[in-house]
Amino acid sequence: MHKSGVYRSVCPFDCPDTCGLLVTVENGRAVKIEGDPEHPVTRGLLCPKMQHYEKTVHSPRRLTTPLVRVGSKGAGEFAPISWQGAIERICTTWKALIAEYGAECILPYSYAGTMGLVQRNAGHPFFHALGASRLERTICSPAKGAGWKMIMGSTPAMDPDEMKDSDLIILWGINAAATSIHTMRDALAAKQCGAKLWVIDTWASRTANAASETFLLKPGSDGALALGMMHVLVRDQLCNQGFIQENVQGFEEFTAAVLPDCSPEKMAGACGLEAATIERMAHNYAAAKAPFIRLGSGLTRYANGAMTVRTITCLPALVGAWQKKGGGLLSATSTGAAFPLHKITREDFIKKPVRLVNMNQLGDALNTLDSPPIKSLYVYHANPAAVTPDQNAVIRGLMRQDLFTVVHERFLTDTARYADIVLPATSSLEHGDIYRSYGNYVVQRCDAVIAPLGKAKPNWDVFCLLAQGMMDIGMGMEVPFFEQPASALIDQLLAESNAWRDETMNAALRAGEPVRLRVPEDAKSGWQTPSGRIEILNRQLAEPLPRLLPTHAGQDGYPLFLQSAPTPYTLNSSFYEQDRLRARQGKGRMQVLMHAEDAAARRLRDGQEVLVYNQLGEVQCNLAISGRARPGTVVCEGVWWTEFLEGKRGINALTSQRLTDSGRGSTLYDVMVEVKAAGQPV
Ligand SMILES: Nc1nc2c(c(=O)[nH]1)N[C@H]1C(S)=C(S)[C@@H](COP(=O)(O)OP(=O)(O)OC[C@H]3O[C@@H](n4cnc5c(=O)[nH]c(N)nc54)[C@H](O)[C@@H]3O)O[C@H]1N2
Ligand SMILES: Nc1nc2c(c(=O)[nH]1)N[C@H]1C(S)=C(S)[C@@H](COP(=O)(O)OP(=O)(O)OC[C@H]3O[C@@H](n4cnc5c(=O)[nH]c(N)nc54)[C@H](O)[C@@H]3O)O[C@H]1N2
Ligand SMILES: [Mo]
Repeated sequence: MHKSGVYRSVCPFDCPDTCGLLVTVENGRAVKIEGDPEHPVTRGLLCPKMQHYEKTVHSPRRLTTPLVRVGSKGAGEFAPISWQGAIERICTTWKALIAEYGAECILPYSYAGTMGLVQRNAGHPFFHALGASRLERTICSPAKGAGWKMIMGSTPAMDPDEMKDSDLIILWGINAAATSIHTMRDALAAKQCGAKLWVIDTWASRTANAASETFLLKPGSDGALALGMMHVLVRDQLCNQGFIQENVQGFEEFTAAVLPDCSPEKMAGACGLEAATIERMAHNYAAAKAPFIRLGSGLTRYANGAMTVRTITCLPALVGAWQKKGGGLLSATSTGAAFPLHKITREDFIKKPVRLVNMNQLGDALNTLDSPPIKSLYVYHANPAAVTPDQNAVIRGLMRQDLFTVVHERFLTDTARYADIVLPATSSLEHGDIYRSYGNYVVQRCDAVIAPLGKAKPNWDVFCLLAQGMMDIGMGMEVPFFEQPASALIDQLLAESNAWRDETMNAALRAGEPVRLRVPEDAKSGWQTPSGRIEILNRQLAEPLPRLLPTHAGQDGYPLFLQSAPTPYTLNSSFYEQDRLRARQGKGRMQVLMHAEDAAARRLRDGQEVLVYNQLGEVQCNLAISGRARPGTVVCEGVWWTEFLEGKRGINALTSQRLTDSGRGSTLYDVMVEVKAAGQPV
């Protein structure tokens, strides 16, 4: 182990591709990272972030020892402390807080720094046993799953590989050139073989560069486009009646009650396309032999996110796209049933029901929750001070003198700066895990390929130390469980085969090979809904039929939509430690892209310093006048660390804690702002 050589590993980041890696190790250091040519999805291709992952792993910014705060909150001044000292400090503080307020005064906050099944979920058994408040982990795109489920129930997703059999690929609200480069590669390959490639977005992202045609909508208005298209499909008798009669519930109700009011003229006003364009899209969609919609998360982060997904999911049912190979809609693969995750999360450790705190509303939770108030926050593999909506509220909470904050991190992030105790975390090359994907069916297990840097420890090991620490001061914990190494937990996930994995596949997984799960046959037979049909009409819902819903931000009184989308060079707030990756984003500075018309109306110049602001806060950044932005919509890429920003506030100073219509998700893109020259009074 850890000898020089080339080892297999897996990309741990929150990306649908979940690549296989080949890591060259020399003298205990990772010196080169390549895409695994034998991984069925990666096939040798890596994104710009992972091509030099070794620069993240061995970054001079890595935290290598536990730290205790010596300066004021947020000042980032710390002194080293031993692991034993840090664990004792945490456990004795928690013991005292629990005695005074009860264990619910402790809130864990974690999300997706690592997607490995063991390290990602490592805190659940500990906090369940402790009786801490629970975090509702819905920052990403739960509205997407909710919208799909309303129509399709638990029908498994189609295989992304089918894209090659499609003659019309629609990348809808997905910036695949940045967020899923293997989807992009496969879409381009299909285009080269003659498929048309549409991109439906709110601005001309890099994905649009590759499109046969791009359709730019008003943010949050995709439901209107889908309804307008369906109006035309019905009006012009382009629906597949045979398929509908066999497979769909509620077509008549939908066409009678909803679609008459959704003429292309009316929907054009709502979504910002011409009526003639909506008509043409409907005709081309119906004429395609196997239209494939790849639905992203962008359009789900709105007050109407779930309803939008629900509405779009009706399209393939109306034309019978499902019955053709390559036709249908993919929102996310769900392989949750492939592994017995309950063996890690240990819900059975919960002794009595505890309160649930929505992670998008951390700001309010820290500042206003009562009985008990949150007195301690334990953050691991997440950076809430940067990524969570309403940054000003979050930071106000983190500034509270009476909040005891522990952050387990690889870097001194925005969040770690507010910690009382900082614990150093390993990178994925320093610990083992097993990874599954939400964009394909390939899974892979890997071991550590280098030793932990300095005194860094994996998530699981820290929770074992905390469990022992609590035990030592008489706070009972399920100790035998926390005495296992992480590898034993991985073994438990693979102990038995099931409908997704047979023994041959398990053996390959144990050997570290990438393995394609098989979707169980019984799940593939028929529609997995209560009626056994595709439920355009779903009587179990308060709103039995899809319809047009408004967004939140329209009501806020600011004139410009703000899109804050991923960049190819960073991932949420990760990778900002790499100078070379920051340098590749907008001249190394955070930028706001604005259409020339909007800039002229505000007398703003290209390259000028501006303030983007709304009712929640303001962000200073650099203006780029760009034809990529649609009039009325401005775009900021990336979730920058505040240390690189003039005003010390990032994009989430402008986003709100409001939730989606279903799934209690974030509404990160449902935002309106104004922009003015920096230094000018509001
Ligand atoms: N390089 C890189 N890769 C990433 C990430 C990253 O930050 N950087 N993040 C990872 C994570 S956590 C996730 S969840 C995925 C997300 O990946 P995607 O599913 O691609 O989601 P987003 O990039 O959030 O949004 C996709 C596109 O939707 C657009 N959009 C926003 N609102 C609307 C709308 O109302 N209608 C339409 N049609 N389009 C809209 C945005 O402008 C954006 O171009 O990517 C993952 N991969
Ligand atoms: N405005 C705006 N806000 C967004 C988004 C957006 O597009 N726009 N994207 C949203 C989305 S889709 C998501 S999913 C969330 C993601 O939010 P987060 O899950 O918080 O993701 P990151 O910002 O990547 O922060 C992860 C942190 O985990 C640390 N880390 C990595 N591996 C480990 C480990 O093994 N152990 C420990 N202890 N730490 C580790 C990394 O150093 C990093 O600082 O952000 C959301 N916020
Ligand atoms: Mo996400």
